[in-house]
Amino acid sequence: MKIIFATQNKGKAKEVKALFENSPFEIISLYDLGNNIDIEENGNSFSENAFIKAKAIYNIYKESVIADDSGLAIEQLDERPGIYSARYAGENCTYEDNNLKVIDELKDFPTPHKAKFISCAVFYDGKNEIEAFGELQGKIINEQRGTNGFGYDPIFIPDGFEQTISELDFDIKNQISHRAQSFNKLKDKLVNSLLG
Ligand code: ITT
Repeated sequence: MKIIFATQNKGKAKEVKALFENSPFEIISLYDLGNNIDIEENGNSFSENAFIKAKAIYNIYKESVIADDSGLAIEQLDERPGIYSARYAGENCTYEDNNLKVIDELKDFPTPHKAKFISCAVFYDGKNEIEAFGELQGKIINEQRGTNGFGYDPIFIPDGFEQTISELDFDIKNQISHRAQSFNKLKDKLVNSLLG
């Protein structure tokens, strides 16, 4: 069964395609479809924003869609940047701008800077609305380390590790991440409700 993944983030697309390998579902990215639509995410929660993306793409293709809304919640910053993670340092900012802003905001707080990544994965096919959540606990460090991954990966050390996610292999991130957990749960729900 074909499912479109409503993301413009190539890092997410690579991770989720790998998570659905050897499943009954073939994941097609917007990149594969040559679609670079920019969907306005004006919801108030990860779940609302994920469904906004899924429904916008469903309305174009009338095919089954999955989407992910995700972000970083830092305890000492009252759970910011949260749903504003992508553009935390302003419109058109880079991942590095966001990382430097977080490092600067945390400079007067004691360590460790506890944080978690959150992902809400959703499915929409015109009638079924299915969602699943995942979280990855860890801490933020005051420098960027490593080159793998994307976003806040260079400043985030998952609990139980000493490396940042950007210093870990792709396969390790894809076993432990918030997105691995949310999409593995979503995949099980899809198998049960669509193919069960
Ligand atoms: P789409 O909306 O097109 O999927 P996006 O990057 O804008 O792509 P979000 O709106 O969900 O995605 O914003 C998520 C932001 O949170 C993302 O841009 C990163 O800054 C951060 N983020 C989410 N998951 C991450 C991860 O696995 N590693 C590092 N940063 C992550």
